[in-house]
Parts: sequence; structure tokens; C-alpha cells
Amino acid sequence: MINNINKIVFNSGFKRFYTSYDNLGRNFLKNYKDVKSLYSPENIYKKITDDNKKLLENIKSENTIYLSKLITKVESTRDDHQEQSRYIISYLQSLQQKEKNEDKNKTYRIGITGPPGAGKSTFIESFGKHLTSLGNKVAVLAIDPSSIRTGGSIMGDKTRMQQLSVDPNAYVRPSATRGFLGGITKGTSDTIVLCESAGFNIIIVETVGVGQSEVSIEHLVDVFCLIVPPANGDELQGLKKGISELADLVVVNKADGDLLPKARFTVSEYLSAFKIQRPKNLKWIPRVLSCSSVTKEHIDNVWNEMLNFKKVMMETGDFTRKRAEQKELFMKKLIEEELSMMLLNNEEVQKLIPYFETQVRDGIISPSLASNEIIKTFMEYERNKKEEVLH
Ligand SMILES: Nc1nc2c(ncn2[C@@H]2O[C@H](COP(=O)(O)OP(=O)(O)OP(=O)(O)O)[C@@H](O)[C@H]2O)c(=O)[nH]1
Ligand SMILES: [Mg+2]
Repeated sequence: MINNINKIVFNSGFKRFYTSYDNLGRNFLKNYKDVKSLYSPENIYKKITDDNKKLLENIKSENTIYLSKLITKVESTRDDHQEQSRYIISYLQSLQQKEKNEDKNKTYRIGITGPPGAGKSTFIESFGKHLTSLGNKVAVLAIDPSSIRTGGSIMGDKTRMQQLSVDPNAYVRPSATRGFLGGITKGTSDTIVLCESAGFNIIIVETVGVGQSEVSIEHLVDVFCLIVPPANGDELQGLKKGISELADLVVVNKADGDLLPKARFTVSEYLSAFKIQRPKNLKWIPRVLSCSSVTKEHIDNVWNEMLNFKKVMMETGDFTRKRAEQKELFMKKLIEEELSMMLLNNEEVQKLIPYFETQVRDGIISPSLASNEIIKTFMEYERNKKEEVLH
């Protein structure tokens, strides 16, 4: 009898088996060791619906409508879309992994961030055109945290990247961030995989450097480039704080006309700041460059320095290691995020939260005791649900 209660149905989406609570992890591994091909591309492919398979077959097509439809799917919050997205991305990633074994790291993911108005979009327009003129295929993912509030910036970006938008070797995809935590990164990470599978070898991700967004974008790209406008002493203090520590490359934009002396001053300020700062990577001291996105002067230098960075990272093995670590970290982040979503959306938990909030506010219960009680209730609920399946 006790045994029976302890038994649960384990449903991985691929296979169902019965096990006991005590041996859940161990039995999972034992079962899966025998079935090595369980997560093979072929098996994952079987889980993809015919409609989505059709989109996948055409993902490399000149017409980016198929790519766009797939991106819309991974950005969707609908459960069935999310489930399909997981299979689609996993399938594409395993294909990429296979290809990479033959020809290592064909793609380059570039993160562009910087304060509002620094000229990021204008820079990407000129930089992107430069890259396509060299024979690259460039995808630009513009993430705009302000778009939800203002509703207008996305259109602004489209007009700012007018030439790139119509370049047959470029794909510009503005996307609004979603309200919930990490909504940006999950969709963006999947979108990067989709764009690469569609044949784009350079992926540029633009974010505005405010709040947390630049931190998470750092976890999605190979090189992190900070774009700043020319600034004087006081303005610089604000600019240098925080994200310059993450930058592999600082580009002082708008180095043209009257702004040229101010741009030179800004470059020297950043250079001296990096001299006293402990580098993020011992093999690479962040470079500081200047350019003009309007006159296009020195745009090529920025690209050459990025290639230089890639070369150094490939030689040290950091390039591949970083991508592997990013994926692992991402899995952990998703666990945290999805677990807390499940918990907060649980109807029983929802009944408890206002009660505990009041108790905590009034100092009757400590935050840690309250949070523990809530989690315990949630786990109890989940356990009972599993047992119901058995009876
Ligand atoms: N003189 C000069 N102006 C520039 C340059 N690059 C951008 N600008 C101007 O700076 C303003 C802001 O440019 P954007 O490209 O929209 O800047 P952004 O960083 O993308 O702005 P947000 O997306 O709103 O954060 C525009 O008026 C541009 O014309 C440059 O190289 N030189
Ligand atoms: Mg912009």
C-alpha cells in the first residue's frame, strides 16, 4: 500500500514510466541510458507537427516569411506554440551541433548595447551594410524595452534601418519585450537559433542598456559591444558605470563634425578606465574605438576588431566554451523562471499569497517562513495531483 502511494507516473514528454519518489532521479538516468537515441534529431523531429515541418523545410528560402512565422511561434505565449518551439529549437540546435563538428563556429553573435540615443540603430544600419558588402548574411534582432510603453520606437527603428531592411542579405526583426521576467531572453535565444538555421552567419542583437536587459544579453552573444555617444566628464561617470565592465569593445559613435574633439576625449577616458579595471578575460583587454555611423568612417575598424576578438577567443577555446556555458546557464534560468511561474499561477497558492503578504507586512511571520509555507503548499498540491493520476 505504502509502495503504491509512493509510486508516481513520470512523464517526460517522450516516455512514461512508473517510479517511486525516492529513486526518481536515479531511475530516470537508468531508463535513459538504454535509450541513447531518445533525444536524437530524428526522434525530436517526430514531435513536430506537419505545419511546422513545412515551415522548417523552407527556413532557408530567400523568402523570409517562413523564418518570420517560426519566430512568431517561439515568441508566442500559447502553451501549444511553446511546446512546439521547444522541439523545433532542440531539433535545429542538434543539427547545428552536427554541422559545427565539420566546420567550427560558422556564426558570430554580436550584442550591441548602449544608452538611448547613442546611435545604436544608425550604427547597425551602416555596420550591417558593411558586412553584407563583404558577402555576409546579417540578421538584426532589435529588442526594445521601451516599445511597450511608448509604442513608437519599433517603427522608428525600421525607418532608421531603411537600407538594411531592403538588403536581400539582411533580415531586420524588431521585437517588443514581454512583460514578464526573462521574456526577452527566451524568445531571443530561440530566434538566434532560427536565424542561424536560416543561413544568417552574423546575428546582431540590439538592446538599450537599461536595467537588467544588458546583463542577460551578455549571456546570449559571443561579443559584447557598447556604443556610447561623445560625452564630457560628468556625463561619462554615468556612462561608465556598470555595463562597461561587461564590454569587449567600446565604440564611441558620432565621431564626426563638431563632436570629433569630444569623441576623442571620450575614447581616452575609456582607455584609462580600462587600464585600472581588472579585465573580464585575461586574454583580451577591451578595445576602445571611435566611428561615425553617418559618414561611415572607421566602421570597418570596428568589424576588424570584432574579428580579432573572435580569433583570440577561438584560439583559447573560450569561444566554444562560452557558448556551452551560456546554454547551461540558460537551462538553469529557465528552471527558475518556469518553476516560479508554475507556483505563482497555481490556484491554491494564489489563495494563500494575499494572506501571507499581510502577515509578512505586519511582522507576524518572517519572509522566509512565509515563503517556505507557500512552497510547501504548492509541492503538496503537485504531489496529490500525481497520485490522482494513479487511482
Ligand atoms: N552626428 C551623428 N549623429 C548620429 C550618428 N549616429 C546616430 N546619430 C543620430 O543620433 C540620433 C539617435 O540615433 P539612433 O540610431 O536612433 O540611436 P539609438 O541608440 O538606436 O537610440 P534608441 O534605440 O532610441 O536607444 C539620431 O538622430 C541619429 O541621426 C553619428 O555617427 N553621427
Ligand atoms: Mg535604436
